[in-house]
Amino acid sequence: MKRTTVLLALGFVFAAISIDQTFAQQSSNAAKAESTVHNSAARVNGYEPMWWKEAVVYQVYPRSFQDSNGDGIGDLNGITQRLDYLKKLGVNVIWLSPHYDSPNADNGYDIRDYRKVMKEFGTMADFDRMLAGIKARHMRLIVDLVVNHTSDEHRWFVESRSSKDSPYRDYYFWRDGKPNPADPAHPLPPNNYPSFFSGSAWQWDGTTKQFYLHYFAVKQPDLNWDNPKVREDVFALMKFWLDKGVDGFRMDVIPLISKQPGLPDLTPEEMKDPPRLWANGPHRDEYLQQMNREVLSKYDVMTVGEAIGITLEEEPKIINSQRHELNMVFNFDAVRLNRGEFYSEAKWTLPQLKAIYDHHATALSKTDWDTVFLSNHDNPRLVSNYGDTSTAEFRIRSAKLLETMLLTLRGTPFIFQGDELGMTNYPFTRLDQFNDIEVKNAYKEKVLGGKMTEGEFIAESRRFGRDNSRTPMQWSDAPNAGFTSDAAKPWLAMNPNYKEINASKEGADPESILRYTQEAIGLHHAHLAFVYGDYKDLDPDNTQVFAYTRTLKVPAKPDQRFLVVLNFGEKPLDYTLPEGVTAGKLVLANVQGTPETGGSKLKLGAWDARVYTY
Ligand code: TEU
Ligand code: CA
Repeated sequence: MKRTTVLLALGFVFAAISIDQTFAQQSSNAAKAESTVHNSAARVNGYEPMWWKEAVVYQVYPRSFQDSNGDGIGDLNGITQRLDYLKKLGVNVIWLSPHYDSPNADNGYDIRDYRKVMKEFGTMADFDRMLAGIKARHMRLIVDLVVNHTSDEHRWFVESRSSKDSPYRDYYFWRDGKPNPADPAHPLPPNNYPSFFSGSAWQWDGTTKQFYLHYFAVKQPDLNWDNPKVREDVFALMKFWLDKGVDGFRMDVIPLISKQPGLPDLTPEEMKDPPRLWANGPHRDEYLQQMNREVLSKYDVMTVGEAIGITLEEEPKIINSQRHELNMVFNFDAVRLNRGEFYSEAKWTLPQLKAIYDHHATALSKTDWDTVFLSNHDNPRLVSNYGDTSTAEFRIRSAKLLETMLLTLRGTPFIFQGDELGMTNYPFTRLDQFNDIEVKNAYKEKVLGGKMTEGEFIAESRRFGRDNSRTPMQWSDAPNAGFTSDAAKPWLAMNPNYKEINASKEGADPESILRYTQEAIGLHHAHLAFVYGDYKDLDPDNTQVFAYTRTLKVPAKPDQRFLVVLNFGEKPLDYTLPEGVTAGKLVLANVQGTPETGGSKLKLGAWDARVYTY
């Protein structure tokens, strides 16, 4: 792999002195960057260059990243201690999952006070120090904006539920129940909406004898965005964090903010996929445009919305730059390709996955921008989900293949913490090993409700449960993997494989997934073809090989032409490239000893991933 490193180093030098300089320029001086980007002559392959298009984002789930004070819970000072690790990895932007004051019904996605740091995570001074440390390393920070709902312990909701005449009553959705002839003292929910976390989306409240709406947990009441005061208050809290210097937001379930007028029952057809309807309320774009006008447009920030319920064709409504809403959204087609009902597994094929990425390329235009990711805190571990963990060798190769793919496909790549180490799903065997409210509530509905056996439920939750990605970071082979002190009990169990899979071991091993990911991130940064280049799937029907090109024409410079070849499986094969495509020089490979030049016929080993010029 030495050869690759030399090439990469050359790439970096090239990057520093030539066209590949937008990121550095913009991160050092936002105002200067703006003058560049508003000049249409500076377009690259028709795209307006932006720092967030050129960034590689790393998601930190603070509870599980690094504990600094031995209470078994990750915290902000822990993140600060690990900033050099992230800098060295080469990521530019950190997305921090919620760090706000919360009773933790849903691990911080239930916010009690938007202007306070969660006690377990530290203080505002700790936050400021962490942010300063991020800036000092020329990285950026985006925070999680969870404003479809608050905690039921938020001051607004405490007020709201206290009486029907509270000035905060209209901050949430309160409705009378439907008459219940069988039991008149206990009215039925106002409509048939189900909650994401099982049961009805309505909760009866004895104080005022009405129901309130909660798409998620009972402790996560939905805010009423139709109330202009709610929007004003949300915009104010956004400014609070932006004025501190954060560089943008990941917006939790943001398309759900505009509710259906009158909240009628879902039809049987709509009931098959409630988020489809919920994400397309009549005022969604109006509210996002107001947010953009009054807040976002005044700062040099990036925004990425969690677009549940939105199809790829609908995405431009939210992300097209001419509509002034958000920069990017997460689309879940690829992540959920192998998912059936709830946590059940669906069969998938490589051509289906390729068709999704092709669809991304055709559904979005040059004034839209994409994201690419295959994991986060709500999904299984990358390598357990789409790779092969049956042997150590296949785990390492397939994890590297997946990182290669994420860093060379179209869109801003998002890496979830620990995936750069090839961390795996947890070997859950018992219900009490799970912490997640989604699992606990589903157990009541599905197992206690007689829909499946406990064994079946645990098997499915082991495969897809959200706690898989939430087990603590594996830093070293010390007790508790260096996540917390030796004697502490981590809030969620360490994966027992931490002696094998950990950052300190991998940092010292040039053949590790960590070192490879670092290299692949370096390659992504070295060539704008991986950012703004055209994408072409060379062989869409091939069931084992994913081969595509990223090509960028740069005026007065040689074209940047890259070919990515991924063998998606353990079966070695002789692969003949399609007519007219010849692999040139090897620039990245996940297996040592890969021949330095390609040609038109490639001998691919198990889970081989290669990037060539072509
Ligand atoms: O998730 C929203 C969401 O709908 C999912 O992808 C989610 O994982 C759901 O459980 C699917 O069954 C966001 C957050 O990412 C998630 O952690 C929160 O629990 C949720 O919103 C509520 O804030
Ligand atoms: Ca701690």
